[in-house]
Amino acid sequence: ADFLEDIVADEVEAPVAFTLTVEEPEPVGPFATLIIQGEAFTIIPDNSAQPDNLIRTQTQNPEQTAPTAGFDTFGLREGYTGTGYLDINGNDTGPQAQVTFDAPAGAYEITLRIANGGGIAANGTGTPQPRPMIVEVDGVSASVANTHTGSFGVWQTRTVTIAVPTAGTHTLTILQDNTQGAPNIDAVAIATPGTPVSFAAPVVTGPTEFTVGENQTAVGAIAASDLDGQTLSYALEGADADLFQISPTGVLSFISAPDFETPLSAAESNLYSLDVVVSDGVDSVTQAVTVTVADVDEAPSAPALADPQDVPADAAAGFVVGALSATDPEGEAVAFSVDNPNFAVVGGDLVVAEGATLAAGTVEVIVTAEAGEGPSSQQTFSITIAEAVDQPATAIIVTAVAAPENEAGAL
Ligand SMILES: [Ca+2]
Ligand SMILES: [Ca+2]
Ligand SMILES: [Ca+2]
Ligand SMILES: [Ca+2]
Repeated sequence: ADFLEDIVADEVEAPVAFTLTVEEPEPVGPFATLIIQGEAFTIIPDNSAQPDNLIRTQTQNPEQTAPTAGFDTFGLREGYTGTGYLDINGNDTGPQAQVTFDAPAGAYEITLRIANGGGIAANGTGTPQPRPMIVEVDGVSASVANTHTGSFGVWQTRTVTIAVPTAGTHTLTILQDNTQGAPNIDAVAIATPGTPVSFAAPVVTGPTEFTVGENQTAVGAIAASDLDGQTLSYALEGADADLFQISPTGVLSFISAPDFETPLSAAESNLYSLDVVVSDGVDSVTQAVTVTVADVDEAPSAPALADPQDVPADAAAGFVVGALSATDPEGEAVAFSVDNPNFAVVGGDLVVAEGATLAAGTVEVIVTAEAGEGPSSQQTFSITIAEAVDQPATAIIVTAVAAPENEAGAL
C-alpha cells in the first residue's frame, strides 16, 4: 500500500494511471509488477516530432496477431490486461520513461516484458538489430543487451540486476542507448533477486475434450501459451490422472491402451476425467480435460479346438475332431469356416467332411472365426491322421450249413 501511495502521490505534470499488482503471498522484500497502460510511466519526451510514439495504445494498435503493414501494426494481443505499451521510438537519445518505487537499500531485479523484431522483415528474413536498452535506478544504469525476440509480435522477459545503495524513494528510468531504438515494453517488475516473476498466468488455448478409439495410447496435445513467453511445464491431477501421462511439451497419452469393453475410469465408464496443470514456474492454470474412449469393432478371439481327437484315415463323414470356440468382444455371434475340404464345421464342431480322402500323417487346418461385419481371426490346427482301422462289416451273412447231430461244427 505504501508503494501505491508513493506512486499516486508522485508529482507529475499529467494525470497518471497504471495498474499495480502485488503478488500474494508477498515474497520477501519489495515486489511490484506494473502492467503498462496509457500513462503508466511518466514520459519524458524529447524534441522528437512524434512524442506520442512513446505510448502505443489499444486505439492506435488494435489487437493483431499477424503483420499487416509494418512493425508498428503489431499491437496488443489476446490476454494482455493493459491497454498499451511503451514504444521508445525515434532515432535519438531523448525519450525516457520513469516510475518511482519505495524500497530499502539492496539489489533489485528489474524484469521487463519486451517485444523486438527490429531488422527482421515480415517475411522473417533480415539481420536482427540488438536494440540494447538502458535501465537506470537513481541514475545507476545497466544495459539490457539482447532484446531481440524475433518479432514485434513475440513477447519475452529480460532481467537485469541493479544495486540501490540507499533506502527511500527510487526512480526507475527506461531509455534507449543509441540510435537503434529500444524494444517495445508492456510490463515491468521490481523484485528482490531470485524472486520468480510472471506477469500473466499461462492460458490453455487448444481443445480440452478428446475422443479416441480404444486400443491406442495417443490422445492429443494440450495447447497452451504464456504472455510472458515463459517455458511451460505440464502436470496431471484429478480422478483418472494415474492412467495418463503428459510430455514436457503437453502431449497427453494413456499409459496403457484403453479397452472399451473394460473401462478403467474412476466413473467406471469410457469417459475419463483429469485436470491438466500448466505452469510457467510462478503462475499456473488448471484445465479440466475429458477423454472419451470410443468402441472399435474388434476381431473375435482366435478359434480354440477343445480336446482334439486323432482321426482314422478311413473315418466316416461327421467324425468329430473337436468343438470349436471363440468369443467376439462386441458380443456378436461367431461363425467358423475351414480351409481344408476334408473337414467341415457342423454345429460348432470340426468334423470330417463328406467324401474326405485322408492319409495317415499330419494335416494343417486353418479355421476362421467371423463375427458380423467386423474383422475375423484365424487359427491353424495340426490334426493327426491315424492309420485306417479295419472297420467291421455292416452285416454278416450266414448261410445254412449242414452239421451232423451231436458233433461240434464250425462256420
Ligand atoms: Ca507467465
Ligand atoms: Ca476391446
Ligand atoms: Ca470393441
Ligand atoms: Ca467384433
